[in-house]
Amino acid sequence: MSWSLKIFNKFPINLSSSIHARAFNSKAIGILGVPFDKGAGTRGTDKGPNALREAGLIDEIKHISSNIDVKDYGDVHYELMNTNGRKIHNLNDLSDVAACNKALADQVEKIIKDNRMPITLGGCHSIAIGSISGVLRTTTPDNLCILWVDAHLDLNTNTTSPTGNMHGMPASLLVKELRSNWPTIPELEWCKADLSLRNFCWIGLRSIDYYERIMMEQYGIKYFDMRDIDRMGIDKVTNAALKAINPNGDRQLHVSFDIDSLDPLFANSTGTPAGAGLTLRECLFLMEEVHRSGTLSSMDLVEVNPLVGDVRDVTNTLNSAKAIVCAAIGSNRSGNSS
Ligand SMILES: [Mn+2]
Repeated sequence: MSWSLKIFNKFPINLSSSIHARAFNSKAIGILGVPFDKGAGTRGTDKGPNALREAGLIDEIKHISSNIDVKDYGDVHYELMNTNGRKIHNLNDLSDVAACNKALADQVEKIIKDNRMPITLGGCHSIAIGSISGVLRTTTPDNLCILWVDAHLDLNTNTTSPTGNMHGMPASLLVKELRSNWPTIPELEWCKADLSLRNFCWIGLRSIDYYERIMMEQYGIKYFDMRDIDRMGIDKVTNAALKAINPNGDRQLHVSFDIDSLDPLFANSTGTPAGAGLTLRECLFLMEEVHRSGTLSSMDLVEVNPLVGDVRDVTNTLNSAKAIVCAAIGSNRSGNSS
């Protein structure tokens, strides 16, 4: 079976036409750190934002182009909410995850209202709950599409998760199709995300839990796993993914980028690495194309864990993460002229 036939079977898209560029890309960037690791089973992603700053991320962004205006909003801080204390089954550190994400959503909303594009530095992937919720306060669910670059699907609920770690659940808390699969969670009442799974596409999948696989088939989830990338190449995958969630190029795009989508050769300092992943070159191409689409409006870069691996692992991981963020903002391997 040819790749085009398989993709057309999954969802109808026209691979021959290019993405329509739309002037959404902002030259004004807002960086926000979320030093939070309680959604993960491994400690240390709370050290991610400062490790990226100390590795020179802000200066590297400034050097992309003289037109870029970057402001560092510092880190998100939160206080635990006063709740009724009702325990919810299999949600580890729910109170912290809920409170941190509530504070994060407020900050992301503020950055957008300052006319800047928020780039949220995790932190574990549970912070996508607050990041995307903040974006949704400034646009409609129909107008937002999500590219989820990850080795994992992150679509578990508390009843399907093998671990109870909430960094494996953010996508499922954001979509209306799975709402009835969740119990009422008072601490997440503020999270009114009403996205449709139709507006999501995953890239880089290779570690999928049993119930997640069932949901993928049940809901016809759009994805390009490592097999698709092997077969089609990153160019066709990127364009097909962007077309699938933004066929007319008139939606704004949020990229939720988990550094564990990369092969451990390029990003070993992360809590749940998975072998045989994306190369750094594939990720740079992907993010250069995201930039070229002109639709990027917000982004997360998560799961960088400087406590995992040796000095060389940490350096490689930080370098990969910086290069991915810079490519999303317009850094181009063919050179920049302004
Ligand atoms: Mn993830």
